[in-house]
Amino acid sequence: MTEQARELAEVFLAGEDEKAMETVLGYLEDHSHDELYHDLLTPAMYLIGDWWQENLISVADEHLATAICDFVVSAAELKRQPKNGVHRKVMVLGPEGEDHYIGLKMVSSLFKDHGWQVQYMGPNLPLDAALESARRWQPDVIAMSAALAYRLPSLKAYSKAFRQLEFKPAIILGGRAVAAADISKIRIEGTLVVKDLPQLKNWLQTGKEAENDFDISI
Ligand code: B12
Repeated sequence: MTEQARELAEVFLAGEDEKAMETVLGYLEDHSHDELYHDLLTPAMYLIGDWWQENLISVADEHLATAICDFVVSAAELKRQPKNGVHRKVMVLGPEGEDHYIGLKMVSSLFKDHGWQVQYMGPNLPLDAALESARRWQPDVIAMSAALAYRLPSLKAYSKAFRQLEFKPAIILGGRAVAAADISKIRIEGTLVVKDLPQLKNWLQTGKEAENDFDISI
């Protein structure tokens, strides 16, 4: 946890959206978007979570901080340089019941940075709707996230259902709960488990995944 992340968490909690924006734009002058997400915004939000858990801040404070974080992630998107298309498509979503979505937005941004076409479907997407949409758009990859351990069985159920589609999309699973999980309990064939944004970036650039995972090919 850097001092800068702690300071940004305090700016979020003070509701200072313009100052948050200035900090983020300043950071982007000499850092990449994925550094912004992984090294600054994620630790700031994890700290907000710790303070919330310790009752040092209220649920209203956490909501305010999350709204400002959401705003700066969207605003940072506007500062991204468009990349040449790689003709790959990814659908990004959270399963039914999952409300956390800031991480999913960052994942969408990283795919876009690498020239992918992205359909960001947000969190809490029922399986039937996700399947119907996937059948229509036929993504190469479906990326899903879970922040809470009790959501992991849903990720596995969704993965199985997606893998039964005729075009067999590759599945990438991530999120706080996934990073902490016993991977053997959640992965099925054709599924890649990714612990964080640097691992995802490595996969996007090299097609190689960390040693702990199955191969997926697209
Ligand atoms: C904001 C927040 C909320 C908001 C979410 C709103 C939103 N717009 O997302 C709201 C208020 C809805 C919420 C609700 C709840 N929350 Co909450 N929440 C948080 C908080 C403070 C921040 C989440 C966040 O944005 N983090 C920042 C993002 C960027 O981090 P991330 O999601 O981990 O994503 C990163 C990586 O994991 C990865 N990644 C994420 N997804 C994917 C996907 C792929 C494919 C890949 C490759 C990578 C990847 O990349 C991201 C960038 O680094 C966290 C604290 C924390 N440690 O995260 C608690 C936290 C996750 N919540 C928690 C809890 C308990 C809950 C509730 C159960 C509370 C309640 N009693 O109602 C509910 C459950 C809601 C639900 N049904 O899902 C706990 C979970 C504790 C536990 N033991 O699991 C935490 C840890 C807080 C805490 N310390 O107690 N929450």
